[in-house]
Amino acid sequence: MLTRRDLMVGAAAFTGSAAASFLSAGRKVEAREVIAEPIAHGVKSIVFDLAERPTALPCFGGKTLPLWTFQAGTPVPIVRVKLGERLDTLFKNDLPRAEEVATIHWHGLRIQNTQDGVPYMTQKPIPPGREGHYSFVPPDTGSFFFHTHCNSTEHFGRGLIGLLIVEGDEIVPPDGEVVLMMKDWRIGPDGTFLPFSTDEGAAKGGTPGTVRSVNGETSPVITVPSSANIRIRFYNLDPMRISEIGFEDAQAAIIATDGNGLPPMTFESWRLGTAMRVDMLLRTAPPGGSVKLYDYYSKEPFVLAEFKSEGPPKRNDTFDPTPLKVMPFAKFDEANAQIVPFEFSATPTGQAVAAIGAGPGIEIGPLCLAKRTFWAINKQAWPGHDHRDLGPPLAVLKSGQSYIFELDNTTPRSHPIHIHGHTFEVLNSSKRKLPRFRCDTVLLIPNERIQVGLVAGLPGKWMFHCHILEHQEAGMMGYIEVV
Ligand SMILES: [Cu+2]
Repeated sequence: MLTRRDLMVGAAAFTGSAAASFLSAGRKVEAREVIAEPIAHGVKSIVFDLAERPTALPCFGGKTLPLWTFQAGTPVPIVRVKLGERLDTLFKNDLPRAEEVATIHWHGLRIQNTQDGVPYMTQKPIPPGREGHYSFVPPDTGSFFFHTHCNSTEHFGRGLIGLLIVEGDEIVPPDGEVVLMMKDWRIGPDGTFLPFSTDEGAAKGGTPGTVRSVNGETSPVITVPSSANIRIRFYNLDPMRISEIGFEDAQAAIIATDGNGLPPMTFESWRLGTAMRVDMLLRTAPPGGSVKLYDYYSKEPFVLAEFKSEGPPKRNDTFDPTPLKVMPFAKFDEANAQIVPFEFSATPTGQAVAAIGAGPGIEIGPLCLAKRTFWAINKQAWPGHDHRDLGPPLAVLKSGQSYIFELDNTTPRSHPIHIHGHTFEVLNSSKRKLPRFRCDTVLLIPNERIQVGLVAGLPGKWMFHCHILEHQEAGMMGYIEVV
């Protein structure tokens, strides 16, 4: 039996009170082909205290850096709830600047708009010294995360992120689980943080980090049972990096994208922009062997992590990955879907957020206003220079109706496009053969047009933006209204 202690290699820096390690053993056996039903009732309560906490991670080379974290002792917390369980979150904003307002956005969760955590749009932001509260029952299983939604480039850069795992999707439990969180850090030669954003980076692909990490280590070696089926939840939570991950000489399958189960796909490689996740099932090496996970999108293939097998073999059967349970969701009706075009472009044309005073408007505080815009959606740049009121939504959708979003990237950069409170079904690409899969963040490669299906969900104003955080803050952001 795999114990947590057996699996702690590479994860020690991230363990803490509210959250578990990056690794835990699988459990539960159920029948095949089951629609997931809530497996738990009750409430899980989490208390966060957002604050600066000097922290030394293994990848920092012995240096201590002023991270901003959700709680003491846990640089990146992992919150686990079971499907059907309510998550109550109380948080205090103790960030070290008077103007540093905060909210918590729950990335990928199809929850009520009031709980979506977008400052000024879905709630008043919480200033330092004050407390905020969220309460919701996650409707889907999967690998999600949470973060603040203002001054995000710096907040991600300082590590203010956490993972949320909703359990209950496994039909056959794996022999173990590993959570991998990939993120770079911008550290200068003197061992302090470099500026998190630059004009040059914001106008191109984003300002890159200088030190790579997975779970706070560079290329960690993780001990796993031999010849076993291990579930790997992989998160790209870098502010800008695009990666294409793959194993060398190993049997593996993709079992979920952005938390959404799908028929297992043979895993050759998978490209992830920031905020994207993929769940994989890996058959580990026989005793004494190891398997490396690479990022092939780097100049040279880069070892993200190595899985070193220990102990007697767990299995000698053929690798035959079992699908995850499918969450109930409204089926996308392609035949009756209305096409809604979106152009993702550079340089707004001056009509940016033109309708000041049109309708009630939404006030945006100064912290959420970038001083420059380089990017736009449908020629509108958020926040449009110094405009304090927003114009109309990019689109108004009727709850329950099906739409095809035609996402047209007219730039020479990649853009991971994220919608709040919904999932897309990827239909086709003008440049690549893509499988059908569901996601909350879809990567547009340069000059690519992708069609995604969407069933409009709960009413409210839902953000729709690039998740390269400097692109988001430099204009590539807007919102969809569901009525
Ligand atoms: Cu972008």
